[in-house]
Amino acid sequence: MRFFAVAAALFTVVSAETFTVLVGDNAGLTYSPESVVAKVGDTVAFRFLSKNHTVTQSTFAKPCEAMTAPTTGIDSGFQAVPPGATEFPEWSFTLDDDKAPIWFFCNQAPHCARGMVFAVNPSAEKTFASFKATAMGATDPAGAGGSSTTGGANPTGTGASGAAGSDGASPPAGNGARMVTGSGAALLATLGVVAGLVL
Ligand SMILES: *[C@@H]1O[C@H](CO)[C@@H](O)[C@H](O)[C@H]1NC(C)=O
Ligand SMILES: [Cu+2]
Repeated sequence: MRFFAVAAALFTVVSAETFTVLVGDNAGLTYSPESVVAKVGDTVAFRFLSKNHTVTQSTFAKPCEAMTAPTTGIDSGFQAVPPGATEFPEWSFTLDDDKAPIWFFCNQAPHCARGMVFAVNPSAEKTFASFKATAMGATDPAGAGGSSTTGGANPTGTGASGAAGSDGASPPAGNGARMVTGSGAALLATLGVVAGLVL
């Protein structure tokens, strides 16, 4: 009896999903997929495959600027991948709130203005397409918006309204009121609580 209760609790927790997002696949300025629909407890895991990108939380209104209010957003920091690498950095977070969309961009100028943005749970009112269009309307002094860029550190064009881009020190990861960085931590915590209740 007890065994089954525990097993059921475990199943509930384990049914949380992990979404894997490829960053810079085929050397592109892309997240694949560009958005995910996730629920509380799910993990979004990013795998950095090329160049030198970030996953940095922003806001719907200002896609290419790191979020500073009401809380500092989460941020993978720069994840540089040397050419020919066979191991790839990963960074993930676990969703704490699935009631509102969560917006992200790459903080390597001018990637955001070239459309390198990502969202969790975009809504009917705040669509991913609209978010991306705003990002691409952000000032890109390099112009053109061709799809190919030479690699990482290219400080042309600080992003939209001159904010994103060159504030080298990204805020420490974590502390997003709505999210927990470090995959697993929240899940394990939940598991502990559930198991405690059942036992
Ligand atoms: C990655 O990009 C950042 C920002 O442009 C730069 O400061 C850092 O040196 C780059 N890292 C590597 C290894 O190129
Ligand atoms: Cu990038």
